[in-house]
Amino acid sequence: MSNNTPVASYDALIIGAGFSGMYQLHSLRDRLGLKALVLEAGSGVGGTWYWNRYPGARCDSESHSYNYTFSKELLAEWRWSERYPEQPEILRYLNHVADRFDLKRDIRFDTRVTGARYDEAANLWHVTTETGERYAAQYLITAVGCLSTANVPKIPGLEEFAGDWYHTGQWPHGGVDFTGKRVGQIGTGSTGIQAVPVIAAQAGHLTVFQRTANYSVPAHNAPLTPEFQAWLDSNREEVVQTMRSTPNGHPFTISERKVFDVDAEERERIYEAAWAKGGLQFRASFQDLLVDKTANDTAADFIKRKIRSIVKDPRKAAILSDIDHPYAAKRPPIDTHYFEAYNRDNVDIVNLRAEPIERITPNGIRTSARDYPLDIIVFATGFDAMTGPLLRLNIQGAGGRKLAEAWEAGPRNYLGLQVAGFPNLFTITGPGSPSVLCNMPIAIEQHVEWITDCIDAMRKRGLRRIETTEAAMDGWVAEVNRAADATLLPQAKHSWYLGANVPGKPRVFMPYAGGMAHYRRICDQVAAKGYEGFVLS
Ligand code: N01
Repeated sequence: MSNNTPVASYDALIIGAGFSGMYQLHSLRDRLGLKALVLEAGSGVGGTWYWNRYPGARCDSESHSYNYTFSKELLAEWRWSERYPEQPEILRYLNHVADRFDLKRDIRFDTRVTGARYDEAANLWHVTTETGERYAAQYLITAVGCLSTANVPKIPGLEEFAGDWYHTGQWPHGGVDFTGKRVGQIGTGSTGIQAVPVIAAQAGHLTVFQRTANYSVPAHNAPLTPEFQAWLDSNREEVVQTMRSTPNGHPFTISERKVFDVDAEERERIYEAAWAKGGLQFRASFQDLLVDKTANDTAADFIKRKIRSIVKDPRKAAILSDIDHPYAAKRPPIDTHYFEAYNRDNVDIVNLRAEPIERITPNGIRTSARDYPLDIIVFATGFDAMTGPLLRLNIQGAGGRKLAEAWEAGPRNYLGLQVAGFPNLFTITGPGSPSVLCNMPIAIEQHVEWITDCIDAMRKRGLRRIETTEAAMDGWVAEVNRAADATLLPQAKHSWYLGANVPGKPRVFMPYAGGMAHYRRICDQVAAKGYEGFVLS
C-alpha cells in the first residue's frame, strides 16, 4: 500500500455483505442517515450463501423463519418454494433485498480487508484492502459471519495430490462434475451430511472419511403448499413473535415436559412423531434434553437405533452409530437421505478412529490401514469458527494492540459486541453472542438494531467514542461460561463451539448458550442503563 493512496472517509465502515452487513448498511444509511460503506471480499452479496455452493447446500432453519423480519412489506412479498431453502434460492432472496433497498451502490465488491487500525488521536479506524485501497471511519462494524474462514486440515502430501480438491466453503461457482469419479469426502458435520447423498448420486464411487460419528434427523424437505402459505400470511406476526421469544430464535417452542415425566412407551411415541415431522425441532421434544445427560441418553439411543435400522450393512451401521457425545452437544445436522446413502453400492465409510489418515499421496488418501485411490477430495472439514474471520482482518486497537494478542488465550469481549481497547469497533455475531446457537437472521437483527440504536443515542448526545471495560468483559466471560456449563454442550470435546476442530486453537466455549431471548433482555437492560459496561465520551 502506498501512503499516497487517497483515503475515502465515512461515518461507518462495515465489513461483509451477508445477512448482517446488508441490514447494518440499511439501518445506518437509511435510518440514521450516516455515510456508510460495506467492503465485501466476494463479487456479490450473500456472505455464507455466496461462498457455500457445495452439492446439497441448504439451510437447516425452515425457510419461513430464515429471512429478515424488520420489514412487513418484505416479509409479505417474498415467497419461499420449499420447507428448507436451497443455497441458490437464499442467494436470490438476498439479492432481492439488496435491490429492493438499493444497497449495492454502497457496497464495494471484490474488496478484501487486510488490516484495520484505530487512530487514537483522530478517533478514526483506518482500513486497508488487499488491493491497497484506504478507508477511514469513526465506526468499524464487522459483519464477517461466524463460519467464513475455511478449515483445510494440514494433512501432509495435499500439495502432491494429482486429482482435484475442494473445501465446501470455497466451492467453485461453476460446480464440480463428479460423474464417474472416485470421490473421497473428509468430514461428517452438517455440511458433509448434506453433501453425501448428492455427491453419491453422481459419483462413480464415494468414500466418506469419518473422524467423529454424528447424529442426524431427517429434514423431510418438501415444496411449501398453498395452504401453508395462506396460514403463514395470516399468522405472520405470531411467527415473528415466537422467533423473538424462544431461546433458539426458531418458529417453534420447546416443550415444557421433561423426558422422565412420561413413561418409556409414551417417550418412544413422542420421538417417533418428532422423527416423522423432522428438522431441528426434534431437540425441542423435551425441555431437558440439553441439560440432563440421562434425559439426553434417551434421544441419543433413539437416533442410534434409527441409524442401525436404516443402514443395512452392519459394519457401516456400527461405524455410523458409534457416537461419543450427547445428542445436540455439537450442532445437530438434519439431512435428506444421508444414512440411506450408505445403502448404495457406490458409497463406503472409513472409520478414522480405527485407521487415521497418515497422508495424502498423489493417488489419494493413505490411512494407517491402506490406500484409497481418489480422483477428487472434498474437504467438508468446517471452519475456524467465530474468532477466525475476525482475526484474519488484522485488527489493531488503541496503542497498536493487536486483537490476536488480546485474544491469545481465547476470545474476551462484552456481550459478544465489543472488546476493551478497541473503541468504536462492533462485532456482529462475535464470539460470546448467541448467534450460531440461534436461527441466524433473528440473532443478526437484534445485534444490528442494538448497534444502530447505540450509535443513534451517541450522536443525539454528541458523543463520539464508545469502549467497553476489562471489568465488563470479565463479567461477560463469566456469564458465557456459566451459561455453557449449565448445558451439556461443553461435553462434546471435539466441537467447533470449543475451537477443538482447529489444532492449536485455545479451547474456550465461544457462543453464548443462555438463549437469544435472555440475551436480548440483557442487551436491552444495558442500553436502558445508559450503556452500562461501556465508557462513552
Ligand atoms: O463443519 P463441522 P461443517 N481429519 O466443523 C471433520 C453450519 N452449517 O462445515 O468432529 C478428519 O461441523 C470433523 O470431525 P470432528 C452449522 O452451524 C449450517 O459441517 O472434528 N476429519 C467433522 O466431522 C455447522 O455446525 C448449515 O472429529 C476432520 C467435519 O470435518 C457449521 O456450519 C449447513 C478433520 C467438520 O464438521 C459447520 O459445519 C452446513 C481432519 N483433520 C453447515 N478436520 C445449514 O444450516 C475436521 N474434520 C445450511
